[in-house]
Amino acid sequence: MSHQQTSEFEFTEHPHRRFNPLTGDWVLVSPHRAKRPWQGQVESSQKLKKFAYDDSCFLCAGNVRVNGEKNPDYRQTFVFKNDFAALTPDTPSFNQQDDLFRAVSEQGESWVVCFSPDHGKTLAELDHDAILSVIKTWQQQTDLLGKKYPWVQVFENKGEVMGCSNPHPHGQIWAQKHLPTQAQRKQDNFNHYFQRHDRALLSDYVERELDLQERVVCYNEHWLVVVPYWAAWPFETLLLPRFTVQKLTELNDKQAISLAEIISQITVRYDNLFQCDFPYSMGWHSAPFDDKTHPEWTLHAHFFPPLLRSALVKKFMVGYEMLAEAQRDITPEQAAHRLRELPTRHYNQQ
Ligand code: H2U
Repeated sequence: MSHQQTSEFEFTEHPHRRFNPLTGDWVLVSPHRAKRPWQGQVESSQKLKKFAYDDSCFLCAGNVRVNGEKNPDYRQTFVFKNDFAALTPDTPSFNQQDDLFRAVSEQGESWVVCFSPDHGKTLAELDHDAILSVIKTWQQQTDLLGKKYPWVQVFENKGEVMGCSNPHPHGQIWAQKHLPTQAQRKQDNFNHYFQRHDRALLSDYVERELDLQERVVCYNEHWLVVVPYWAAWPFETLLLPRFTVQKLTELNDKQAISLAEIISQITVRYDNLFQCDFPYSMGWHSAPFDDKTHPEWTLHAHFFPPLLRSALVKKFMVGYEMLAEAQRDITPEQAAHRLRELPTRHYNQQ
């Protein structure tokens, strides 16, 4: 039915805006533009042979980094202080209160986490035990940094298209004194929801998504992955716990093992979507590490992948997006359906 023939609003037909209750942003959805039937073409990106070790890689075990330090012969994960840290712990205090030229100095630390000694294996190709080591490392580092800073940002920036400088699977952890913009927005929105409902926004959201089953990509006993109702990126997902937890450091062993399994599931699906090393930015949002309890907060992770139609066709957040708000064609429900239908065995092993 075309929208000229009906006056009834339909989510799959008509342009509409969806609200992101985490950030307070809106996203414009234009589903009629995605009407072109999917041809299933996979324009393969140049497939480079992947090696377990690269003697020119700064992150491989035993190699020398830019600053002259030698990496240990690590067997699981390896953590080191970023040699070009964006944040420094000893920044002098400064606070400029001016309506037009406001500034405040920032103290913090930046760390790099190598996921495994294998140069060629991303999270999607690591086994569950190796992913569990990554999770444990995220937890340990978060615990250490959370004792010093209220905000600990664990993230992975993956793929050249995302500006990642090194293909060796790794992530970063930045910790800082102030809540950064996204965190502060979430804190405000979570507070507001908790004041009105006496429940955590994301706990309610998990229940609604599990009931509806429209945007669910995969789930297990402890975790759920959905394309959020308000997703801006075509295949954006949100990884949520099915139990009450506010911080990455609070997961017990069973929940962490089950998390390794769900991370494998989503990252394998991502790689299988366009049969490539699927690029994305992902990261964790734990509650702030301050002296408060945070019943309003739910631990969660975001995956923001840029790809739209193939390994080479990327969504650009430009033009309207820069000047007005995010826009998407394929609906979150259609994206979830595509991801759900994909095999959970990695294409390299099929
Ligand atoms: P990204 O490519 O995701 O930015 O991560 C690589 C990080 O590793 C980058 O922030 C750091 C860079 O500063 N790095 C070192 O600290 N030492 C090195 O020898 C190479 C890269």
